[in-house]
Amino acid sequence: RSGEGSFSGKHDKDKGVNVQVIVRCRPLSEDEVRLHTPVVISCNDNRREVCAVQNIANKQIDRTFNFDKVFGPLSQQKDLYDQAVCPIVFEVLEGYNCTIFAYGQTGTGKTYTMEGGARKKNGEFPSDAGVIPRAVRQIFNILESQNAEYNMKVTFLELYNEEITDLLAPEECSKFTDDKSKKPIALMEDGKGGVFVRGLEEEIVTTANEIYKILEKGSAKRRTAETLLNKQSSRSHSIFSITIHIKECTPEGEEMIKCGKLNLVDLAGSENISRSGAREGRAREAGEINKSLLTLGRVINTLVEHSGHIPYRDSKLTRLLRDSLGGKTKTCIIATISPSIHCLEETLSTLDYAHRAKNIKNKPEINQK
Ligand code: ADP
Ligand code: ZZD
Repeated sequence: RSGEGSFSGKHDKDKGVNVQVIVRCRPLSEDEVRLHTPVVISCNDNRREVCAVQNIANKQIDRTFNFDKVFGPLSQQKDLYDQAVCPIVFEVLEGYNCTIFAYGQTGTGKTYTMEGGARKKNGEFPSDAGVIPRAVRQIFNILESQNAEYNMKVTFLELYNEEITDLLAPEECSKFTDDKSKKPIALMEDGKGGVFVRGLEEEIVTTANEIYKILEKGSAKRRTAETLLNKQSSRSHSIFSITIHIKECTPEGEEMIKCGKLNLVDLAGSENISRSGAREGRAREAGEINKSLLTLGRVINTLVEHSGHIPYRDSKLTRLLRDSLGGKTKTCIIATISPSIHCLEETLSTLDYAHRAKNIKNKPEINQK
């Protein structure tokens, strides 16, 4: 790198890099169309604006929000991927840690965005595949085209009610068989300010198809756990992570290892977690409190307000993703919303939350040995 390049690099690092915040609005569902559900959200993708129309005491009040990117109801999976995710995957392959969160009310498209439509029987790649399968495909395409020497491992976990389930653990270790074979999953401090999940299965993978099979296994396990334990899937978080070590040679012929990690996070539904916490009481009574999601909001608030102690340690989610919130990871939040009038209150809360998160600054660093 030239002197100038490293200078601006240092400069960027000192200031920090903002978390990227993207909003995606889903289309009305067929039912909503049939019921003539009024639309209260308009998106201007080119101007990166979302406008919400609110009627208060018969007065029309528009609220407009600006984001790093906006994907309106007509946007396709490929559009979001090519414009927002593809650059992030390149950064992972350069040795950065990157995290993509999907945040929003249940039913607004978090899972559609992150996972997308189901795998086809004929093995064809689905056109409505989401961020996860597309990222997997792109990573292998790039590594293969570069003839790179690399190794890769993946983990897949679910967090429900502050309990971690390893979605890749072999069946005999699963907690529904018997307690003795229950695999102890615990969050441990790594002594360097980070945490790791002790006992978490790390699968070494060499092809995209292997990862798709792993996703299939993990999804099936998640569904079984939901049924057996009567879980409400909208209240669980899932984290799928890919770690890639790439061997490279410097122009001087020295060997160098770069390591990048991509975390893909599908958060629990954001309903019941209001900005002010005013509905916390009612949600708590209903047993609906989501400690991790609540703590995520508090961590974000403390980070953007610079108001002192950051409560990372108050939940498993924020402990696991601490580095993505004010740390060395590059972070992108995809906030998903519905265009329907019936969701307006939650939509405004999501837009406020997402807009605040734009002010989080991280200090990304390349991992290289
Ligand atoms: P969430 O994970 O936030 O609860 P889902 O991903 O399950 O929401 O989406 C709810 C429904 O809306 C699903 O039937 C999904 O296929 C559909 N959907 C969500 N987003 C889109 C979109 N951008 N385009 C088309 N359909 C969508
Ligand atoms: N959203 C789909 C899963 C569902 O709920 O059935 S799509 C992708 C990411 C994480 C987990 C699953 C998937 C998914 C899939 C479909 C069917 C069986 C297993 C996994 C998928 C979609 C396209 C390519 C690879 C995986």
